Amino acid sequence: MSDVLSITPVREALADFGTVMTETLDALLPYPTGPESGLFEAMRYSALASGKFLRPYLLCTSAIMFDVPGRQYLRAGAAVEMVHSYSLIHDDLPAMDDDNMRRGRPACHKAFDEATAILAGDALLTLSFEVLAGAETHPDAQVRSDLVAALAARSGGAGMVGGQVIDLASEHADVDADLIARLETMKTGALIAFSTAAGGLLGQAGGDVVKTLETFGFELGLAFQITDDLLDVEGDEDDLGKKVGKDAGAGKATFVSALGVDGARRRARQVTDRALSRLDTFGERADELRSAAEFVLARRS
Ligand code: GRG
Repeated sequence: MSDVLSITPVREALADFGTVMTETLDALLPYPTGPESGLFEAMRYSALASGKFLRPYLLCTSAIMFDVPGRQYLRAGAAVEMVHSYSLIHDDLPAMDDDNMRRGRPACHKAFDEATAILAGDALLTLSFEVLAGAETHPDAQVRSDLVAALAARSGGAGMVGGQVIDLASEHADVDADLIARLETMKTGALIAFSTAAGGLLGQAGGDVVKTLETFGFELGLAFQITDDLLDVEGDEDDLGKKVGKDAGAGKATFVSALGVDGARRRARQVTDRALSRLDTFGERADELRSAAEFVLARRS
């Protein structure tokens, strides 16, 4: 493996980036005060927990290709992490995946209560749009509007939420690999596609370039989700900070249930290679994104 594609620098870069993104989120999240302080505490509890910050990392890495100023891409990165945090809070609720642990500590509804967790998710989602729409995110109102529209499209019914609905409906059902690809591309790929495309939007890179970055993100997101399916079978609970073996227990349709472990691993490699081919047009400028793609495939948490 060449230096460029080694995943060690990505792991280190993600750790450094995590510090910067935590500071950015800390400054944007409401400080707990007043009668609603429990809500703000729950928002901070979930959004500032030590996740990998992969989506904002991809967004910022993509924006750097177009010389976007740091304060702009960090705000947009914080916005996508808020949506991701909301999705995890809601996914852990008893009505959905019913998970008690997230990122190695009690899930939001366990640390607080169900009503607070639902509302903290709602407030994180809406805050993300407030941040994107803020003048500090980009001086051009059209760019801000495009970012808001793209995040809404990717996180809503035609994207992440729609994928979650298909996922829930597929439990204990006979589902083929095509439908699994569709649900996983929507559930997980869509927010990653927003992240990679948003760098191009911030950089006013033009429709074709944004589309290419978005396609790369959708495919990378699918590879990420197939890896997630594999980690649920082969992963380590301490590394993952959550229980493993949940998919099979819940009768979930995943690439592992459809293709077996080896088949799922082969499919993850194929999908990653297809995603990487989208970056050819960017030459060396996209080396960090290439390394991030290899990291997604090799990750253990
Ligand atoms: C509830 C609206 C709603 C949507 C839920 C994304 C999603 C849809 C649910 C999350 C369930 C899940 C664990 C999916 C597997 C892929 C995934 C999103 C894993 C968690 O992302 P990481 O590994 O998490 O990037 P960290 O903790 O690093 O941020």
